[in-house]
Formats: sequence, structure tokens, C-alpha cells
Amino acid sequence: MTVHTVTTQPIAGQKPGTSGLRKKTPVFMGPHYLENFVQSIFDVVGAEGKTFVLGGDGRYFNDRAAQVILRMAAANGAARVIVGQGALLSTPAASHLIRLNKTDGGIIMSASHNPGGPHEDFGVKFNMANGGPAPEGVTEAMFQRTTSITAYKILEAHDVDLSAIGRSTLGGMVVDVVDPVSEYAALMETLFDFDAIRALFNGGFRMRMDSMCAITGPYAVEILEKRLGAASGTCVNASPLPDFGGMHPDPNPTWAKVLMDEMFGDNAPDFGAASDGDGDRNMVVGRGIYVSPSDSLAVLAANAHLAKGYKGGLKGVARSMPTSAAADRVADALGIEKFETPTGWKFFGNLLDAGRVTICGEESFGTGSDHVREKDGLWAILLWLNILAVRGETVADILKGHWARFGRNYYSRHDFEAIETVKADAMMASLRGMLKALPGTVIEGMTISAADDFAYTDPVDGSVSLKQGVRILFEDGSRIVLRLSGTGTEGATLRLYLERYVAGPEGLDHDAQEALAPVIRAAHDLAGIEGFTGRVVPNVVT
Ligand code: VG1
Ligand code: CO
Repeated sequence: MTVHTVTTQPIAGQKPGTSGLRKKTPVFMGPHYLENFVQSIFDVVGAEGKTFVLGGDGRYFNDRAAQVILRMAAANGAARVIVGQGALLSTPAASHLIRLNKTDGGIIMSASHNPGGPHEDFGVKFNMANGGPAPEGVTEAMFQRTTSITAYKILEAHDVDLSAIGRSTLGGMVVDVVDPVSEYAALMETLFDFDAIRALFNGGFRMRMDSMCAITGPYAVEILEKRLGAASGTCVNASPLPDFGGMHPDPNPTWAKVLMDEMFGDNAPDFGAASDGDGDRNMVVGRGIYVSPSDSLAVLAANAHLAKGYKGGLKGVARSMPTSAAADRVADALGIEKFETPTGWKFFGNLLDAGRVTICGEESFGTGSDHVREKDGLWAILLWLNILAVRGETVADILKGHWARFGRNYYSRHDFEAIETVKADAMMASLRGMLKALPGTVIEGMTISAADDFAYTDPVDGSVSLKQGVRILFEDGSRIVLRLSGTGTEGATLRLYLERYVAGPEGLDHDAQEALAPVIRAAHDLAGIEGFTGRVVPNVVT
């Protein structure tokens, strides 16, 4: 078979964001675009003689992109690629396969929680040999490479049959098509007490699992319905579709509204859960009660020892900076280390590899542990089930008991989407300019104690990440954080994170938006959101 070296030109605007490279699907499908980025990956990490994992969340162009990536891997001298059947793999399953097979890394085709389809989003991310997202230094090198690339290599060959499990060759490269679910399901069986969860379902416990027509459907059906005996029909929207059935596969109260309505309606099941496009996010809901992701992280950390995979306790807990401090209180109570990292799972990798932390989480519906190097939606859902099975309490009981013990970090994130980039940048620049003068200022009756632009020094390798988000802290423990999203594909998205701590025992039962009202007003005042962007009301509230 012939290897073609195709002359190409750098394509502007390929800077990888919080997690891989995301663009509108037609951009990715444009001439040489996918090829330029994939070649830039191989140029940075090297492909000669290496083994990679490949899979994606099944969105539009997933199947075609997989064939291109395979031909390019072969042309670049890769020895072997392990591909999920149908070119499918959830992000956590891909992370697991990278680690299990001791490969040199993997390419995941996904734009995660962004909608999919011919006019929606596509994405490509590279994970390292540890199974985790490429760190900033590596993604920056890939970006630099896209600006200077002059040629890419691709094999002239027919499509590989990815529909059947088994081994074939492509040029000199071995292609192993594997079941996307089985190894992942086996891993889950080592971490959780499947007998206890099975007994819970046998006892009439009812659950709704909404996979939002994205990748976790086959995983959820196999694990929840087949292995754990949940009633058939527990899993809905369980077939991955190229356009996610028109759904926006972002598991939050806005986009998973059907699930929320069911959980707050008459005859609600005991437990509800949803996951995102590539299966690394989760939302959990009890009957009549929503669990904020920051609280979910804290509850999981406080109760993980009830699951067999964590019965020896946790080494430490890490959360992203905008995530509420609820998990910190648990770490303090357990007497274990706690860490605050920038947004994005890649910042947890070193801490996990070094054995400093066991559980990590982000306010953006991401929780995970050292079993893989990605956040893991079904993992979090199974840990909740394991905890519910052992404690025999409802989600509401567990959450209220947690607040009574640790106090409550009222928390919310307000997203203002598709703002003109220049306006969002001007707002952030103005805010950054006023930080030094803020301490001591009184607003809404609250005194500002500190204000900065979050900078992070990795405790393991000493690398420094600057400008990770503006933090405004108040004397009473309240907090405002503002940053611009790094995963959007249209204009800028402003994320406003709001937090207020109540120690209890009074005042634990308020609506979060009501409890946060003064903090919300202070944020709008300080940042001048309306003046700069024209926006008053957020598009999404979580
Ligand atoms: C968002 C979230 C962040 C998460 C990232 C990737 O990033 O805020 O916490 O790690 O998405 O998640 P940003 O830069 O848009 O705020 V996923 O499930 O899209 O890979
Ligand atoms: Co995701």
C-alpha cells in the first residue's frame, strides 16, 4: 500500500482548549483540517512503533474520522491501534484501555457535552500513556505544530472493517477491534459491590438512567440492566446517535429537563442519573432533590470507603478551583490532603499518578478516581448506588445528613453563552485591572477579603499555569469566580461561579439561587456584566 505525503498549509485557530480541540463539524470535515491536527499530534508524541487506543462518542463524522486516523497512524509507522467496535469508546473506557494495554496513548473523537451533527460540534483529544488528557505543555506543542505544518502522511487503503471484533492489518499496522464495554464493565466490578447493588434493585429500588442518546447507553444497559438487574427500561435514550437525537448531551438540569421533571414529579423513581456525550460527566438526582456536582463530590469522598474499591480510605481529594469547598471540609474531617487545581481534568493527572489523591471532581458534573485518568460518569453513578445500597437511606437523607455534619456550601454556576469575544475579553481585562484595589471593599453588606487571578503550581512537576480565573473572596466565606470557557465553538462563554457557606444547623434548607442572591448581585456589580456584554440573565444555571 502506498503512503502519500500530502502537502498542506497551517490552518489558523487550532488552539486546543480545556480539553482537546473542538470546532464546528464542517470545519473538521474541511480540506486537510482533521489531517493537519492528527499529524500535529503524531509529530509531537511520535508514532513510529507505537500502540494507540482509538474511539469516540459516536457523533456525526466519528466513523469517517476514525478511518482517516487509522490510515494516518499506519502511514506514520504506528505498530498497533486498539479500536472500539464501531469506532465507539466512552472517554473513561478509552482511558482504561490505554492503561490496561500499557499503550503509548490514545485518540478520542468527541466534543464531549457539545451537541453533535453535521452543523454542530466535533472534537479530537489526545490522552497520554497514563490514560489522562495531554498536559498543557503537550497541547501547546501540538498547537504550535499546527501553525508550521507543511505535510501529512496518509496510507492509500480501503476502510478497515470496524463492525466486527477481531484483528486485521492496515499496511504494516495491526488493528484490534475490541468490545467497547466489556473491559470497562469488568473494572467496575472490581470497585463496587455488585451483589449489594443487585439486592437493592431486587428490593424494588427504581432508577432512571438517561444517556442522552450518547455513548454511555451500551455501557449503562450492560452494567445496570444486565449485570445489576435494574428493571428493563431503566436506561433511556440508550442508543448512541450521530446527532444525539437532537439532544444536547450535557447532563445538567437545563438540558436533562425530562429527567428532572420525572424526578420531581408524581411517582418519581428513587434515583436518577444522566451522562454526557463522551460519558465522563454525570448528574445525579434523588426523588425531589437535585444533587449539585460540588456536593456530589463531597458526599462521594465522605462515603467512598463503603465501596470495596475504596475500603482502605482515600489518599487525598482534589477539586478544580471553581468547584465549591464542600469537598475540602470532608478532606479536613478525614485528615487527608486536599488540592485546588485549575479547570480541566488534565490538572489531576500528576496528583493521581503520584498517589497523592484518590478522588477528584469538578463543579461541571465531573467526578472520578484513580481507577482511570479521566472523569467517569458511570463510575460516579455506581458509587452513589453502592452508597445507597449500603446506607439504606434516600438521596435526600444522605444529602441532608451531610449538610448537618459539614455545613452547606450553597453553590451555583451561571453561564452566559455566545458573547462576542471582544466584549467578554474587555470585561475580564477590566476585572483583572481592578483586583488589587478590591480587598476591603464592602458590597451587599459583605467585605472582600482577597481577590486574584488564580495561578497554579503543580505540586508534582512544578509547572506553572497562570490566569486560570478571577477569584473574589469575602470575609464570610462567600466567593465569586469568573472565567471564560475553553471548550466552546461560538464566541465566548462567561462562566460565573457563586458560593456561600452556611455552617448550620439553621439555614440549610434554602433554594440555592435565593441563598446566593446577594452574591449574585455583587458579582454583576463588580464585573459589570451587563455593561460589557449586554447580558443580565444567564443561558444556563446549574
Ligand atoms: C468545561 C468545564 C470543565 C471541564 C471541561 C471538559 O470547560 O467547565 O470543568 O473539565 O469542560 O469537560 P470550560 O473551559 O468550557 O469551562 V468535557 O466533559 O467537555 O471533556
Ligand atoms: Co465529557
